[in-house]
Amino acid sequence: MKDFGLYVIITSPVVMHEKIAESCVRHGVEMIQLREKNLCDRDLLALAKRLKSITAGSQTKLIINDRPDIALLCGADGTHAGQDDLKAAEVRSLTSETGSHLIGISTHNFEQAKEALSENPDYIGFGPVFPTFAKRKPDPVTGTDLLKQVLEFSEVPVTAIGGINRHNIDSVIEAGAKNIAMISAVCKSEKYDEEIRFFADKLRKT
Ligand code: 3NM
Repeated sequence: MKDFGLYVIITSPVVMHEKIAESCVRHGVEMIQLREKNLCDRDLLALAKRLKSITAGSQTKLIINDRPDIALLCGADGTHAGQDDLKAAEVRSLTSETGSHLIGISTHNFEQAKEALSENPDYIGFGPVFPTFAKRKPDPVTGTDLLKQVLEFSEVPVTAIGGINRHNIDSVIEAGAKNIAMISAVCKSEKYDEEIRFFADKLRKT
């Protein structure tokens, strides 16, 4: 897949999940991810279906975190897998019949990035580039130098993640990142619509 720019990860937003998804569609965000670890399966699937109905027919792709079963049931465009989740090959074996299921893998150091890339994902995540408060047990901060090395090594899009906001995004772009994922900068802001527009425009210009 090509570089996609902004990747909004919807986790416990201050407004309804649907509002964030609608704003992403409005501002032409290419990738959104539903990442909710504390919902029961029925509620998660119902929410995933509502988000899918918002992105349907738009350029915004919906990825489901951790759960290829939910991704398949809601008709999402892909699954994102963390280091403790199913391996890419396993997700692929479940989803291959759809013909076009995107698979992303989270990585947190150079070795993990190398290993993940050997599994032929569509993209990898790399971070946390800066300290993050959106994860219970974040991995050690990578900084932008290590991000740069991974960007140079990877043949698929790398999405930088972790503590990225208006104040530090330029340093991530200067390191070479074309794709940036975020939770708090968007989901924890009452002005989420303005924020989404700002970050989407910024990444379109890179
Ligand atoms: N994954 P925020 S950091 C979901 O390092 C997630 O792979 C990370 O949220 C990783 O933009 C992270 O609020 C949290 O820091 C990102």
